[in-house]
Amino acid sequence: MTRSETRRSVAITTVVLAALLAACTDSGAGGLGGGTGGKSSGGSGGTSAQVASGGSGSGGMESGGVSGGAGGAGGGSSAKGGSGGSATGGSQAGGSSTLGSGGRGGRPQEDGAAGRDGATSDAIAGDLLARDAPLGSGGRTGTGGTRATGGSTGAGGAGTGGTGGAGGAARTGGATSTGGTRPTGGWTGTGAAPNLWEKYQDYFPIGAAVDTTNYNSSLLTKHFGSVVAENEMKFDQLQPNEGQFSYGTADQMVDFAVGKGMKVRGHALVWYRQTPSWVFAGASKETLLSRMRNHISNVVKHFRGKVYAWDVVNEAIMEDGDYRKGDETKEDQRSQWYQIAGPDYIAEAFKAAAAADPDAKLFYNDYYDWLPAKNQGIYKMLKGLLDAKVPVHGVGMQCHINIEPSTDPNNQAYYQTVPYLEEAIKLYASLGLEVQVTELDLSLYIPGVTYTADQYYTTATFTQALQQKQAARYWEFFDLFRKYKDVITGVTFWGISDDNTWLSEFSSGRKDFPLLFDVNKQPKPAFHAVVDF
Ligand code: 9MR
Repeated sequence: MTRSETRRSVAITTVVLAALLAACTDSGAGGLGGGTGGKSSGGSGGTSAQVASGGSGSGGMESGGVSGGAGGAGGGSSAKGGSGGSATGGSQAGGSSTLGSGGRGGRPQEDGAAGRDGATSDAIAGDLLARDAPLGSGGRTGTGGTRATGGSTGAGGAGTGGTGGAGGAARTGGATSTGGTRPTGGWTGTGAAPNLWEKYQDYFPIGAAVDTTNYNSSLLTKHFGSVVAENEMKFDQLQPNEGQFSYGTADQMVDFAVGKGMKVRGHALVWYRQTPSWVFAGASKETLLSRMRNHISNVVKHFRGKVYAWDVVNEAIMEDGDYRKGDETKEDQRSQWYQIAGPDYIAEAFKAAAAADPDAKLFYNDYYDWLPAKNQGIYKMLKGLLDAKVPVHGVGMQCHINIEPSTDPNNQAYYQTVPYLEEAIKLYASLGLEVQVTELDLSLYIPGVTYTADQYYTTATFTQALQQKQAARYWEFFDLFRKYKDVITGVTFWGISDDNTWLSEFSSGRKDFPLLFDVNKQPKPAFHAVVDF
């Protein structure tokens, strides 16, 4: 299939939003600042059910500490398969080991059956960071093997001997187990790297956020099938002054992508950040809504036929599940949209977008996608909108992930596990909505821990072992995404390569290495993990 045929067929494919019910009701916490200053702050915990605890969130990406002695390779088997199956491997166990290679199960079956006969490896205790196990060393003694359940055909694949190696940390936690068990790592990627978009053509389009420096790069066109402008289609860029629309830069980026047969997401029509002050100046509710409708109508019509999906409203819910109201303690967290117009601006934004392009897919987009209380708030809001026949089609889960979850239950990142993310996917799917991962990256820093400047990672201290750990965490999350391919209609990275990422934009000068390609635009172990299925 050619690239454009593939895209067409993906577009045509009916999204089967099956009965993935099970709404979780939990409490949660956390907070995310953002903007130029980085991420910090927290919200208060919610109430209720399934997983207790909550509390106020704190920390964020700009704080953090040394991970010191985080676990090494998870113990799990190297068997792979689709859905179902045993939980992920042992947490915090790892390091290098000797002997053998883990078996590997067959590919997931189309209908979701997994079937596997992989070798379960021993979890070798160890401290990967401390040991700095060499790439590809280790391996596993293969014993046993868990046969996955789930799915109807369930043809098991006999292990074919995947190579073991030192891997990263695998953390479990949360309410449910996920699908396939993580391979043991050692992702080195000998041989030609496959194209990402092609490798995933039976799953979902793989996208990247681009800017004016890389929107036409060969790395982008080789690996990605979808793009989104990181900043160039935000309100302040497209309508800096009332009535003055400025489409030049965005047009260049969009036209390039369309010319290459790539899909284009639009980001973001209504956000509390990067909105020029004239929008709110002296505005009554009606004035504000009229300015908003005018912006949406102009922008969405302009890109009609080129932009297939829009983040219509971005980040309207706080960590406790309540609306971002404009009375938040931190000034840079306040939404003037809500302050002036109340929650009505949300429904009105979706209606205006649908009127401007009835074919566009309209998304609500937000962060901390693992936080139960926040997800409940988003669910409630979306249900209300859908009940009122407001045209919402999907939920964007930003997924700015960290190298490991926080150990502090009061920190949002405590919930940053595959099982919690899975709960969120199921929750949104239960509304009949599609889900997209919209801003994926994987920071090396742990939220809530304080790092001093000498602890900031550099290319020298981003060791092979740490690269494997990052790769392993990427593998876990992509395993989840693949499991929900009937619900997930796109996975977009927030950037292309480590030389150009918002996570290195902080005033502290701290560098991060969160993407699949390194600062020299070469595929990292994380890349090889993502295509390892
Ligand atoms: O990556 C964007 C960065 O370059 C900007 O400085 C920042 C300004 O707010 O916005 C970043 O993108 C954000 C996105 O639009 C919405 N979700 C959070 C992203 C990272 O902060």
